[in-house]
Order: sequence, then structure tokens, then C-alpha cells
Amino acid sequence: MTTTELREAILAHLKYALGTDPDRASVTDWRIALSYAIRDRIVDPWFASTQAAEAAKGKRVYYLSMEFLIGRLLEDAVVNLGLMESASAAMSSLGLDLDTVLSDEPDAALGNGGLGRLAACFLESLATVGCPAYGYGIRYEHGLFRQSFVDGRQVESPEDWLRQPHAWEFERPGAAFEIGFGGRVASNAGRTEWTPAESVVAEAYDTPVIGWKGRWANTLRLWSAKPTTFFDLDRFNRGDYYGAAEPEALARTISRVLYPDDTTEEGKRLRLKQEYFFTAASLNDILRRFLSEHDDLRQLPRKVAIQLNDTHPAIAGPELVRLLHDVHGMPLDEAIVTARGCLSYTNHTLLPEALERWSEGLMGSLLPRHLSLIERIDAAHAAAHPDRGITMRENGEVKMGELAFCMAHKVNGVSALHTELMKRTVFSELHRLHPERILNQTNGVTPRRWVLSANPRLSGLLTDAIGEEWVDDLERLHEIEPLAEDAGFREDYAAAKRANKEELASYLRAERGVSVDPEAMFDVQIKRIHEYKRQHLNILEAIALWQEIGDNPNGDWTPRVKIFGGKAAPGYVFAKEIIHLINSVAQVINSDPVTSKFLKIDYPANYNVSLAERLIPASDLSEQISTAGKEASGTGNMKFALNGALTIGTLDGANVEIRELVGAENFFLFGMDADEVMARRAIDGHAARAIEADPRLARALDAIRDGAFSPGERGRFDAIVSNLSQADYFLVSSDFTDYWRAQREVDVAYRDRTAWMRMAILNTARSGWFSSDRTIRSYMSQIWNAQGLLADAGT
Ligand code: 26M
Repeated sequence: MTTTELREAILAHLKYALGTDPDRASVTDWRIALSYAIRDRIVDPWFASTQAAEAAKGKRVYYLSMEFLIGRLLEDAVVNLGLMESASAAMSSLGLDLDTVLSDEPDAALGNGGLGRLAACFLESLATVGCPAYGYGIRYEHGLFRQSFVDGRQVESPEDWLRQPHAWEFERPGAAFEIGFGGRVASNAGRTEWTPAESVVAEAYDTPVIGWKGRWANTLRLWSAKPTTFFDLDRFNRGDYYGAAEPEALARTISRVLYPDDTTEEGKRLRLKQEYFFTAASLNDILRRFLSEHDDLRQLPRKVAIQLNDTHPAIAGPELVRLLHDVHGMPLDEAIVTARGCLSYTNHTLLPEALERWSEGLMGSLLPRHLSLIERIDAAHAAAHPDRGITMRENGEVKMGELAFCMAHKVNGVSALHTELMKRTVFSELHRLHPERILNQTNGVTPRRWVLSANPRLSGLLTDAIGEEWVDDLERLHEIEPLAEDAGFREDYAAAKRANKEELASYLRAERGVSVDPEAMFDVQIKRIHEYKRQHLNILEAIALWQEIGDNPNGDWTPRVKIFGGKAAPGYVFAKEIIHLINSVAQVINSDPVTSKFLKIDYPANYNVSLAERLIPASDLSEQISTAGKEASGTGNMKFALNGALTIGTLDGANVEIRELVGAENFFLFGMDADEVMARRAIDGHAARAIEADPRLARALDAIRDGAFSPGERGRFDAIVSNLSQADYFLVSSDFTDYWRAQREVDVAYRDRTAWMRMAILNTARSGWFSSDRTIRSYMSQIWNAQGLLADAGT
């Protein structure tokens, strides 16, 4: 598409779709006009892919996920269609800067963190490799809350991404299913029938997902809850206007808002409704599509692969059994085996507090038939394994991990270490009974978003050096390995990093009024705030460093800017304390005239996908410092390594694999490994011992305790101090000394710029394996038995 054609298309949409003209148009109008113009280019490849998939009559993959953390869509589409240059030229010919227009788009934040972002990377890779697939989820009216800081404390407000016209979705009133809740189960003539007491309509909204070079496109189908009746006319006529609107409001509540990961008990009932709502709608849709092409439901596993992204859609097991057995009359045992042949399950965490359990009371009242089927499935499993030591139900609760495991033919972890720990801990008993079921699929990230579009400077350099093939064949990055020894390439690589840092520095100055020196090391920790991720270990090190610089202000310190980003679940009190501490420490340290040329701390509020795209390309050091054994994989860690940030990290999650691939000499390792963690926890008074052995740690904790960061309010952070001195379950104190040592090694290494750049280049060169294309191909061959159809789309 030429610049002129694109320009004309934009102007036509501005006029005919938005009803405005160039003199009156706002940035948002231009952005939407551009989006429509780009969307028009997606529709043909999208149709071609759908037709190719229908003609092939092969297997389709269905990715069921409560979360899709997509971020902005326009730039992704422009990049994948190869229209970046035309779009930029077209916009400037209209007097606009493309970047300004692209950044006007609100993030689609329909996810909490790693799990949701992984789903978004997978969708893009599924399209890039040409695998016929659908993503299924919920069209939340409000995504993840917006975060702001008031006096250093997190304040949440609702997010409103759908307020502006949404150019990417197509409403499908014709694709709708009625989803029931509650009611009675009755048997007659040997057939069991569930009669729900209430129901809502699930209506589909489709967003095309276009792969690299527009060769293939899939569909993300999100369900929106609508009432079965729009309003109660009798009540309206009686003058009860609020009452008349009630059925609609109640129904819509189901897709109103994304649940933030949380520890609170409230709203559990609505969450279970959300899970069943989107799972049931998706399964109905899948069966409808299957039956339009085939007639024998026993063939289902040959044509349908359903991936459960965590246990949130685990009710798919009993629901599919119900559809096959109750509705379509397949014998129960056969229905269970058939369902299992379709289903597979990904586990994303071993943290006990995050493993889903539903009380049988709640489940029985909302999903009575499903509860009875779970009992039958459990009984069938017990009968097949008389020596089994586990059950799906315990203390009046259904354990969704066990249910998902028993209803899946494959169960996967998300990194090598995590998968080993799954076998050894939560699923040890089930693993013994089904030794073939668990397998590893190490996570990946899409290079189109996380390198090509987030880091155009690095991308240009890579393409100049080795051609464009790396974009969908990321292991080709190995070809730049020899260039680590090429002084000219190192300089170009350093200049690209430097320019990214300058751009971030001006952003921080403009948006936050913070001034940072691009010469300093940019040390970045961005992820959800959680005790196991140990942002407090990072801030403790900052305090100790600040104290040491203060003792010796004329020392030869390596300047650093520590940047934090991330949200805490609204009900997670301790995580919110950590946020408050980081902001309070930042305030004191940043205003210290003696130390501030060596150490600054910044914590921009409302970290999201778009902010990650700014921060990662500008980072020198990636903080991946979770307690070993607790971070299932991490995916941010991969994005940093690809963009040439060196990692300081523990042997946790995919860090282990990153270190193996980039080389131990190009990775700053510290801390206990997972086995040492377990042993350390058994030592009485481990935290107190660690503090006693390290005066720096003791002094940093004393400063917090004495109110150095809470003037006039000693004891403000006692919850943190006493946690770290006593129970310290996540072993912050025990790992501090080695973390400090590794950080000082980082300081020394950063001063040798040649050596540092060599290491950075090797990180980029050797991280190509972390492309989500590799992950998806591996799911296709090892779990789904699905074939790519790139050649068949003919685009
Ligand atoms: C949150 C707040 C309070 C208590 C528990 C949680 C919580 C912890 C983990 C909720 C959900 C959790 O796991 C879900 C999840 O997002 N897991 C992440 O999945 C990513 C993709 O596989 C991995 O890269 C991350 O390591 C993993 O944490």
C-alpha cells in the first residue's frame, strides 16, 4: 500500500466513519481513522485464513484464558503488515506525528500480569506460524485498575478502555449463547437434565489477530454478558425505573470488570460465574463449529485442541462432559475420555494461596450438575487407581488444579525448573499415577512487539547486520555473536542503547519531572508487586548503598538509576506497604544533595504494557530476584535479555535457562537455589542470624525502623521490618549479603564499557530461543498435534 493510498483511506474514514474533517479532527479522531484504514488491510488475509482453515478440515486450537493483556493494537497491526513507513509518511503529510497518534491508544489491559501477557504473545505467534486458532476470553468493560500514588501510597481507580470507539472489534449478535446458573437437576428416561434458575446471554466480539507479514490471521473472540430480557416493562410502567433496569444491570455485571489477583474473599461468587460464563460460551461455540463440519462427536479430539490457561477455565472438564453426555447422549465413560482427549492444562504458579479451590456449597448452588459430574469424575479416577492418595475434593472444597490435571491429556509447566517442582510438589501424587502427563513448555515472548516495534534502533542494527529473517526466526540472532568482538558494531549497539536511554530520560523529565543522567546505569525491576518477587530486597540494597555513599561521598561510585514499576493487588496489604516504602525511600534519597549524583530512584505509577515497551529497551540491568522456586517462569526476564540488558538474578524460573543460554559469565547470579531455600527455612532464627552476620543489612533495617523514611512517624514500616527480622518466609534477609556482593560486581562490570557491551550483545545474540514462536511450535507438536497452514492462506 502506497503512502498516497493510505492517506486517502485515512481521509475517507475520517469523513465517512467519524463524520469530521481534517480541520476539526482531534488526535483521537486521526488515530481511529488510521485504525480503520489499517483494519481494512487485515480483513482479507483474515477471511483467507478462515477459509483455508475450513478447507483443510484439520485441527483447530482453542486457547481459553480469563486474561489477554494485549496493550495497544494499532502499532502491532501496522508493524505486522509492514506499513510502518507508509503510515509514518501518510501521517506527516497530514501534519501529524505517527508516534503521537499511536500513543493515543489506550492499552487493552484485560489481564493482571505474566499469565495474561503470555496469552497475548501466544495469540500473535499462533498467527505468525499459521496455526488455525481462536483465543477465547471475556470482554471486560473495565480492565486492570489504574494506579496512582497519593503520598506514596497506591490508590486504585477504574480503567475505562472502551470509552473511546474501539476500531478493532466486530460485534457478532448472531454468535450468542444462553448461559445458565443455579436451578435443578432431574433425571428422566435415563437422561439427566439441568434446568437453570437464571441465565444470561454471552455475545461474541471478534478481534482479528494478524501475524508477521500479514500471512495469516486468527480470531480473538471475547464474550460480553447481556441480559436475556432488556428491561422489565411492567415495573417501568409502574414507575419503578430503577427496578425495571435491574435485570440488565445484573446480567452485565458478569463481564463488567477484571478481577485483580487478590487475597480477599469478596466477590468469589461473581468470579466463579465469570469463569463458567466464558468457558461454557466457548465450548458451545467450539461444538457448534465442529458439528457444522463433522457429525461424529467421537472424532472431537482429532479436530479440537483446547488449552486451559491455568485453572480459571477448568470447569471446561465437567462442562464438556455434560455437553457430550447429557446433551448429546454419549455414554459417561466415553464422554470423559473424549473430553480428556481435547483438553490440556498449563499451570502458572505453585504458590498455595494462588491455587484455586471452590467450596462445594458455592459450586453446588451455581453449577449443581457440574458438581455432581465432578463427583463422578473423581469416583471414576479413584476406581481406576485404587492405590491413589489424592482426591479432587478436600475439606468441602473442589481443588481445581487436580480437576484440571485429571481432565487433561497433557499438563505443562512454564519453565524447566517449575515443571520439575510441579512433579516434586503439588502434583507429585498425580505425577506418580500419570508419569507421561506432565511436560515442560518454557515460555516465550513475541519478537515483533518486544524487539522490532519496542526497540527500532536495535532492530535496525540487527537487520543491517544479518537481514530481516530474525524477526520470525529469532535463533538467527546467533549470527551476530561474532560481532561482539567487532568494535564498530559494539559502538553502534552502545549508541542505540544510549539513544533509548536518552529518550526514556526525556520521557521521565516530561512526565514526572525527574531528571536522570543517561550515562548512569539504568537498573529496572518491573512486575507485579509481591513478596516472593522481593522488590523489598532491591530497595534494601538501595538504602544500604545510599548509606555507604553517604559515608564516603568522594568515593568512585558507579552512578545508578533504580527504576521500579508495578501494581499491587488492592487487597494485598503487605505489597502495598512495599510500594509505600519504595516511594518513601525514593523521596529521601532523591533529595539528598550529597548522594544524588550517584543514586536516584524512580517509580512511575500505572505500569502497563506500553510503559514496559519504553523501559525495557532503555535498561542496562534487569532485576529478576525472586526467592528460588517461587517464580514459575517470568517472561519480562526474556524481554530484557533480548534487548541487551544484563540480568542480576536467582536460579528461579526461566532465569535458569537464560543463564545457560547466554553463558554464566554474562549473567550476575546470586542467592540460594530452590533446595537451599527449603533447607534454610528449616533453620531456626534464619533471619536474625543473617542480620547479625551483615552489618550493612542491620543498618539499613535500623534506618527504616528509626523513621529515616517516615519523618515524624517512627514505626511506619514496622510490618516490613519485623517480617524481615522474624518469619521472613521469602528469605530476603538471608539472600541480602550475596545480593549486595553481586550488585558490586555489576558496578565494576559496568565501568568497563567495552566488556559490558560485549556481554549485552551476547545476551541479545543468544536469547533467540525465547521467541514465543518456538514455544507455540512446541505446543503444536507435543500437546496439540496441530499443523500450521501458512502456505494455504495464499496471502
Ligand atoms: C497474587 C496476589 C496474592 C496472592 C497470590 C497471587 C498470585 C500469584 C501468582 C496470583 C496468580 C499467580 O499466578 C498466575 C500468574 O500470573 N503466573 C505467572 O505466569 C507467568 C506466565 O506463565 C509466569 O511467567 C510467571 O512466573 C507466573 O508468576
